Amino acid sequence: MSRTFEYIAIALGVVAIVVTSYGLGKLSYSWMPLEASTDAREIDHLFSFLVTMGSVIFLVVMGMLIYSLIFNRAAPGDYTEGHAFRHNWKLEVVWLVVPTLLVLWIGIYSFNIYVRMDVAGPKELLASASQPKDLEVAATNTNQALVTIGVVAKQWAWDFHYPDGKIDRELHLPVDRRVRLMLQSEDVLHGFYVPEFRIKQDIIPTRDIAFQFIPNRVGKYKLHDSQLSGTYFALMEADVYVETQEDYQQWLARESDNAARNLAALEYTNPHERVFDSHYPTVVPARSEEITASNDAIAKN
Ligand SMILES: [Cu+2]
Repeated sequence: MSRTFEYIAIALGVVAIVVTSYGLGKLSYSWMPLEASTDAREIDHLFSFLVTMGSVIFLVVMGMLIYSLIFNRAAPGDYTEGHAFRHNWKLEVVWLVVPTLLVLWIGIYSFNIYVRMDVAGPKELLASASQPKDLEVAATNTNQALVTIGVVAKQWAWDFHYPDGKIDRELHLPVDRRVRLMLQSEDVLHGFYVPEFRIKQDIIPTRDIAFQFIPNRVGKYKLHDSQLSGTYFALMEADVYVETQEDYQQWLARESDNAARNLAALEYTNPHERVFDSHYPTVVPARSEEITASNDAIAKN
């Protein structure tokens, strides 16, 4: 094939790669769930940036492969070895410097977002470490701007401790207010994860972990446990309501109808029918305190 055709093909390939990667980066915003916190945009920008970069790398590698197949084919019947070459320092510099710069760029970009998200940052964490660890005390210590809510995770339920002493199984948040969550675990590792907030934070036993964010879209969301915290961790969910200031205050004032029923307890009492039995020995699900308490409550009703 002629040289001119080869160069035109390369030029067209480069243009196609750039345009496709850019398009995929733009498209990637639609792969994410709704954005319901002020941090969500930042995370989606980062995700879009990574998709664009990943697409460029994937398409360049595939493009080179296809290019070689088309333009550097051996003649039919030619089984001789190819030209051996070693030590191409220009090439080596390129494949060391380009990935290094790329990784640094991604690292600095992500770190900046991380710093901006955790506005309180490590300083706040240090300050809270010297404060009383009691949730009630921490909750009443709030200043006006912040809504501080204690989150207690346990096998397999979430308890939310509100500033006025209210304890509930639902997480209610006022819209457009800075919220500070104090995460605690009663037993094992759990994970606080609300996809729409783009927030995922491990909860580590014996440690108080605080972080802040601003929910900015009224609606109902789901809190998931992002860490394997035992048999029923997949059922460790809670409803999250972002509501107007008035609705939030009204809800706070209402008596908590702390429904003790939870999904883990329901699954324990009415296990799903097995599709097939593998006959492998299995661990019998633990009857956690939470399940015992919930079952008692169900029995009482
Ligand atoms: Cu959990």
